[in-house]
Amino acid sequence: MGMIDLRSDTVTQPTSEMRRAMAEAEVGDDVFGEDPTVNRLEAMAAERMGKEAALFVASGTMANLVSALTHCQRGDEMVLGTDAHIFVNEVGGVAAMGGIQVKAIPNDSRGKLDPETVEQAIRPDGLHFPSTGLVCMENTHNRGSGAAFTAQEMGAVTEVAHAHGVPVHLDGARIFNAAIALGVSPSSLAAEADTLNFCLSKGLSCPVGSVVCGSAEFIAKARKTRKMVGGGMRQAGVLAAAGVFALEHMVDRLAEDHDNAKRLAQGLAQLPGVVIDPSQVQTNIVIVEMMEKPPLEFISELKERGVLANYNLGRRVRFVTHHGINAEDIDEALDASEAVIRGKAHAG
Ligand code: TLP
Repeated sequence: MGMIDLRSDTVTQPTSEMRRAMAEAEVGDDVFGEDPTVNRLEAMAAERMGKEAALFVASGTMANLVSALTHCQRGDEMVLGTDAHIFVNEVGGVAAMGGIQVKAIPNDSRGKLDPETVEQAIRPDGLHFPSTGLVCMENTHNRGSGAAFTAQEMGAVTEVAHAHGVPVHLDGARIFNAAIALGVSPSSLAAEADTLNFCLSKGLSCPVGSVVCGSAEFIAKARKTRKMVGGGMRQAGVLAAAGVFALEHMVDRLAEDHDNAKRLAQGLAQLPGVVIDPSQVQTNIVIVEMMEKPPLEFISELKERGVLANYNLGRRVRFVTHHGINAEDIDEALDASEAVIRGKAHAG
């Protein structure tokens, strides 16, 4: 029996049609701008996000890094929430490679930034202060249990940043999940940011890749930054073909992942010592707090029963639904979770 892998939507496998599209992709040297499939993906991405241009990069981490390096000078400050993926999970890359000082401000439990707090974090002009080079948001919010923020919620932050002449970058790794959950177009969310990236290699099931979107001028600069960090790929159309396929065929089905996540959350909420409010589950991420059983113990016993979940710091355990998971898998994962939890109660 295979494992039910709920660690992340990054574990998704390319479908056989996607593999075929990759195998048959027309390619060229993308550093010369001559890969027709990469060019097609970039044009499609820009169009979907309502931006002038786009840039295919290797990963979400590279997308955020290239964006931050393009927006900011060394010594600039970048404002983001303490739970932002860029702050928690990207190895301090913006500091290490860009000399960018991160100013992490408190976000709420769903990862939302308060516009007033953002405004207070923006530095005034002055000899002593770093310049605020960027404000970053994340939608959906990973550590915020996949929360999806509306254009209005994002717009309130963007308005404040722009009033101070500071650009806004959106880590939209899962922007399509946000758009589907809210029933809006991704471009309506992207409109609230100057630049954004989205990931192809998560819920959209591609093996590799993310796309940065923004103005033609920004993307031209970002292309050079990508080259600097070693991200100039050559016949990358083989990878981009998966992205083209995903944008055409894999977006609408994300709704299934959201339904499965809700089903999982509702089941987990019934278990003693497992805290989760299922009404807060909007997309494909379910984070529970383990009030009794130590989370790492829970995860390892769950693994023995064929279910994989991820530790999410503190008392938190994260489950992510995706293309490789169906409703039956969710029921099995719930049975396994119940056995692990009740097992402890018996032992105690
Ligand atoms: N997130 C991964 C892990 O790194 C935690 C996951 O399993 O969720 N932005 C956001 C919001 C992300 O969730 C991730 C990946 C990234 C950026 C980075 O993408 P990759 O992994 O492609 O570098």
